[in-house]
Amino acid sequence: MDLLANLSQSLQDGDDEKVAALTKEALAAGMSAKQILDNALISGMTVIGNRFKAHEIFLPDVLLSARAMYAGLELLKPLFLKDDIPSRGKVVVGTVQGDLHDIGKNLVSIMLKGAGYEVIDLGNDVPPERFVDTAVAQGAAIIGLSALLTTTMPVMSQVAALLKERGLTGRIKLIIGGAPVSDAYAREIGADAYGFDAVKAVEIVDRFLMRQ
Ligand code: B1M
Repeated sequence: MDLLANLSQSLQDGDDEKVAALTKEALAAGMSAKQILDNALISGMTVIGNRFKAHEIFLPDVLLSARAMYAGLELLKPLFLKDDIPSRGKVVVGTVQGDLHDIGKNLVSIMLKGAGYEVIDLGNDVPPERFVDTAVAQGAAIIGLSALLTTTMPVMSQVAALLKERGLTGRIKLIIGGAPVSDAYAREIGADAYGFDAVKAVEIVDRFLMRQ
């Protein structure tokens, strides 16, 4: 088995120590953080999601894999961050109320910080008012929402409605993302954009804040 396949399998096995060791080995072998993330960690987590859906594994297994994912992510994080760039604008991010999935949201956070943005990360299970209140109080031009459950997607439309109610639509841009979310859903709820992945989220923020 090659290194990345081995790493993906270790994540699926929920073996956090092996994930950390193999991530270090992959980096030492000259692989890029993005290559490791896409071709081992995220792909391994996708297999876990499919097996969970098929009732082949159970929630504790998913939790172990999530912990293993973080063991790898922690080692990659410094490689996505740059120390010395001045802030290029503020972005409020979080996972919506009722939703505890934070791996994708944390990736978005890391990539935005790496691109030089000041990220105010509200964590997970965040009520709609908190997103809007924080953006206003902090003078943030963008709110980024993550949702992984079909049952929590409607909270995104509550945030859009709240922005409208307070006359902030367009002044504070709303970006949404997460596995069940789509471009069509973004349009339907009046969000300004849909980010397919963390890289796309950065591109959108760049565009809204008019950076190349
Ligand atoms: Co749960 N879970 N989970 N889970 N979980 C899913 C989402 C599910 C699809 C699994 C399945 O059935 N196949 C399913 C949802 C079904 C549905 O709603 N249609 C599900 C379920 C049902 C549940 C519970 C209800 C299970 C239960 O209790 N019976 C429960 C809900 C808890 C809650 O939130 N209230 C639950 C719990 C959990 C754990 C806690 C065990 C764990 C989360 C741990 C954590 O996050 N700290 C977990 C996990 C790990 C998953 C899967 C397996 C993996 C999610 C993940 O981290 N992927 C997931 C299956 C799947 O998605 N394939 C599943 C890796 C991550 C990098 O991808 O988050 O998609 P993702 O982020 C991507 C993009 O979506 C995008 O960028 C990232 C990549 O660059 N993106 C954005 C995300 N946010 C963005 C925001 C943006 C832009 C892009 O702009 C702002």
